Amino acid sequence: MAAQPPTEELNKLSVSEPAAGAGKPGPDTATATNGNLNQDNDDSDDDAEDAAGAAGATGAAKKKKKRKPKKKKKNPTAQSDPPRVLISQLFPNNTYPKGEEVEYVNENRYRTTSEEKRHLDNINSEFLTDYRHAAEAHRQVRHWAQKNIKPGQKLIDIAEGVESSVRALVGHEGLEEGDCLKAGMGFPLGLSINHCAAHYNPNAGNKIVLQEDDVMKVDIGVHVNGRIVDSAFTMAFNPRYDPLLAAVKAATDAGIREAGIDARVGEIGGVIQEVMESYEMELNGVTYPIKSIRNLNGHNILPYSIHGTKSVPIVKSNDQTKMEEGDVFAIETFGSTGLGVVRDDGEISHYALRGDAPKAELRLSSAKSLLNVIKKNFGTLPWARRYLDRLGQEKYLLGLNNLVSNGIVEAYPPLVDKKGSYTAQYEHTILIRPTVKEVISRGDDY
Ligand code: HZT
Ligand code: MN
Ligand code: MN
Repeated sequence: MAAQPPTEELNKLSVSEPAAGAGKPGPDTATATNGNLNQDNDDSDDDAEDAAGAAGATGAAKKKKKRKPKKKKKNPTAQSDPPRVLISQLFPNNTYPKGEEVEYVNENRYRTTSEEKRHLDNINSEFLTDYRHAAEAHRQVRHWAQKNIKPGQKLIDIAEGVESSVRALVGHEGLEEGDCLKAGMGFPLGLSINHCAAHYNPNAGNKIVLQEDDVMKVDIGVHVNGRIVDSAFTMAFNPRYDPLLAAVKAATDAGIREAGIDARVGEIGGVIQEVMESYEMELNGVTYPIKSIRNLNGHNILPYSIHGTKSVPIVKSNDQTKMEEGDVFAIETFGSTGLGVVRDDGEISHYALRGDAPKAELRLSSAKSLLNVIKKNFGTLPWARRYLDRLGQEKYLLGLNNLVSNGIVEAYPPLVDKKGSYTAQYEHTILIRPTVKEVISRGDDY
């Protein structure tokens, strides 16, 4: 509850329509009558009108003032700014907007109408609901982020703004025991700037301020019951980077188009690379080819596990692995004006308990107790150092490093191309359903 503004404060926040696009509430979801949300928002409307009427009225007119019949409570169509209204209240009856449904092509065309496949599809399954719930939170948080993130802001403030919005919209502040496991951040927010392509999150005390000429990858993971939506976009304030962003957006869309049942991941990588590398960008009179970053990949996603065993390359490869019915993939591509290859560099913020952690006896007591905190709060979900800070953990670095050297916790260092280069990323999560592929995180923005 600490991060939640008190009710009074919440009602003072300005109110905006929910993010549009795939997330537009339909007539039988968010626009349906529901008396239990934002009653005070409605009332304050009435109060404002009443106050205006009273101020303008004098003498006899004031005496005869008749009370308007109480309006029926309006629907909870409004998200607050910053976003703090539960997605489950904006979309009652456990019905969340679908992502973009794309029909299969060629030998899989029959699936969309197949009786058997429709049966398998189980449209009302819990897991689809959880994914759509998480995806709607993702769209609303990023809509706010895209409008509000500006040069001059500290990275740490940007991170706290996005992270508290995610936690508020799915309803778990994550401070009570096991809360983070129900819903919240699916992995640490990525705020990776310029030649840093991925896995940067400001640790406590970070002083970095976003600059006008920066290119920032914003990678947000939202989970509901372990169903992780992994989706990222790139922000730039100088239009000189437009071709870089366009290249990566087109490459990711090409990857999504190529994905499907029996699609071979190596071939998808080839198509992504073709699209990506058809672009170039001019900077200060120099023309740079846009390269696919060859050692970054998309990946499948399992419950409570951000990467499964399948990778989706973003350059041509001989990997014959096929996508299958029921798989969930993060299709992500990265373009660069640099070498097109990344290496580990800089202070680590991202960590996760290893699924295959050895059961060795820990000799360091600080490592032992930290491990218990990690298991209870994050399970196998990745987390950032600041997520330990907010749970009240202190002076844990020795214990943490010990867990990493014992192979119990995996560290994910920032991934950087060469200094002075610029990198961009776009990413969506897609469900390979029996009848269609659903681009669960699609919005009207990307
Ligand atoms: C690892 C740790 C995290 C997964 C991709 C990714 C952000 O590069 C197989 C393919 C969060 C995510 C991940 F804390 N990684 N997507 N979004 N990062 S990855 C990977 O480690 S493993 C790609
Ligand atoms: Mn991601
Ligand atoms: Mn990913």
